[in-house]
Parts: sequence; C-alpha cells; structure tokens
Amino acid sequence: MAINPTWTPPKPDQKGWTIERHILEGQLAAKGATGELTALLQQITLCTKIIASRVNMAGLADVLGLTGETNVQGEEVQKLDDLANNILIRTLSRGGKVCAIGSEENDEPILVPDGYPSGKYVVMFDPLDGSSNIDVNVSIGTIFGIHERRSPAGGKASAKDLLQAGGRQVAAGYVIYGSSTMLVYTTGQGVHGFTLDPSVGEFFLSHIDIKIPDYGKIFSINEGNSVTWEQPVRSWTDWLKTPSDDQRRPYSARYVGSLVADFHRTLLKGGVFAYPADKKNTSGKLRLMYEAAPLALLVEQAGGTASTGTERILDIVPTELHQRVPLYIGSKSDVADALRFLNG
Ligand code: AFP
Repeated sequence: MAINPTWTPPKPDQKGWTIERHILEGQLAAKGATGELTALLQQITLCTKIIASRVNMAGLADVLGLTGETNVQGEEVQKLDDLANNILIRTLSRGGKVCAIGSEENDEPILVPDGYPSGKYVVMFDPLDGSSNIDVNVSIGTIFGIHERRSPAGGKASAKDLLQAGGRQVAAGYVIYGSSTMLVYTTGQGVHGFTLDPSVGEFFLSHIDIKIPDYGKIFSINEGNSVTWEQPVRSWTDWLKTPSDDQRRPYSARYVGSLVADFHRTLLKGGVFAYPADKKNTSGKLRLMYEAAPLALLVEQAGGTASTGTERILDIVPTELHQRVPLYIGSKSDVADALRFLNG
C-alpha cells in the first residue's frame, strides 16, 4: 500500500499517561531543561505514593493519634504528620536536587546534610494538610511549591533562596488522599491531574489541562468564625446567600476544613474558598509559602484568581518562612465579587 505523504501520526491520547511520562514530556518541551526538575518531581511523586499507602493503612497500622508534641504553629502534631514529614525530608534532602526545604512541621529551614550535593531547587511543603481530619477519615493532602535557588549552585542555601515570591515558583502541586488519591501539578504549562491506581502503585493522567469555571455555585469558608470577621466579609457572605433574579445566588456552602479538599473541589467545580483575616488573626490562618502560594500558582494556571483581599498572592515577597496570609481563591468572577465587597 502506498504511503500517504500528508499523513501525520494522530496526537496521542494523553489520558492514561503515567506521571513519569508526563513530567518527562514536559521536560522535553521546555527549552534548556536539564532534567533536574523532572528528577525532583519524581522524588516528590514517590514520597506521596508512600504517604498515600500509609494514609490508607492508618487505622490498621495503629499510626493514628497524637504524639503529644506541638509544632511551630502551636498545633498538636499527629503521627501521620510526622511520618509524611520525615518521608519527604529524608528523600528530598538526600536526593541531590534541593539546597533547602521549608516544612510546616519544622521551625527552621532544613539544609542538605553534610556530604550530600546541594542542588538547584528549594522546596516548600505542608506534608499533611488538614491533619485534624485524619481521625475521622476525611480527605487530607500534601501541598508543595518549588523555587529555583538564587544563590550560586553548590554552596549553602541562603535566606534569599527561601524567601521568594510565589510568582517565581517553577512548579507547584498537591496530592489529595481522598476516595481516590490524586496528584495535581503545574510547571507553568497548565494544570494536570493524575489518579493513583493502587493496584499498580502508579499515577495515571486523568484530568488534562484543568480549567476552573469562570464562576461557580459554592462558597467555602469557616462561618463559625463570623463573629470575628470584619463587616465587609459578613456583607459578602450575606450577599452570597441572598437569592438573585438571575438565579446565580444563593450559593451553597461546603467546608471540609482540609484546604486541599476544599481547593480541589473549587478547582474542578468553580466557586470560591476564603480564609479571611479577622479581628483575632489579622493575617488570617493559612501559611503563604506552602499553602497559599502553591495553590495560587495552580489556580492562576487554571484561569482563576488568588488574592489576600488587597494583593495578588503570587506577588507577595515573604519575610518569614511561616508567614500567614488571608486567602480568597477560586473562580475569577467569584473572587472579583469578594474583592468588590472588601475594597468597597
Ligand atoms: P490542620 O492541618 O490543623 O487540620 O489545619 C488545616 C488548615 O491549615 C487548612 O487545611 C484548613 O483549610 C484550615 O486549616 C481549617 O482551619 P479552621 O479549622 O480554622 O477552619
């Protein structure tokens, strides 16, 4: 049979690609990529598979319950948090790709141990976000953000490597340990979601180029805090609950109390998640570097918005590792509505 000269191979259906393949294809498409980010992302992926297996076995393996210690935020540390934190720190600090790590569970940044190469990247993570939900079998997650170091390669990391604006992240993502385990990540080429097939221990591409709807029907906020909110926040949530002629309102309320779970729903279905500043916590509760900034990169890549109420999250240059920020994140129109109330 004669070959048709105009034939080109069909674009492969990327659904079902393994995460390794997807990351590697991204590297091949990126000009000047050296493979180091690919290797780092693969190390993180491996860690989250191990964490997922431990989370699934939590009840059986007797790892539930409190260690009795408190972390730097003054919160009780649960055993699974420790486990997830140790898995990530041990793997990444000795993996040759990072020069420093910032973790929610550690007061100070973690530098590469003596004798190991000091790599090109800085990783920030919340190893097990939503840990107060562990004991009640509700979804929890791991959030990570990656920056390229700014100090010369090979040497010790410095403060300028750690304290970089979220807009400089080269990759960010999260894993949600829920009814299934999903990894969602971006390297600035769209947002892609992978579902773990536990029978083979591999993440397969299930959600290609996720785009957040321009507006949704769900708002997500801890209304139990409403007495301490400033009036504009109360007026905004009252407005969301008030029926409108165009049927867009009232919004439904959903609040899991695990940021990863609330964000994941918001990303897929649209709507808005908020953790405002209030009279008690003037900077809000959530942490900039390993909660707000990674999710902000993801939401912007998906076509949404992330703001403190007055400032784009990705523009904030941190002054400390565990800095807190108010957060309004989600669909473009829904966050714009919130900002309209806040900025009056
Ligand atoms: P925990 O890890 O202590 O459960 O905190 C979870 C979290 O940082 C974030 O995942 C939630 O969105 C938020 O706190 C919930 O906070 P409230 O319990 O104050 O609503």
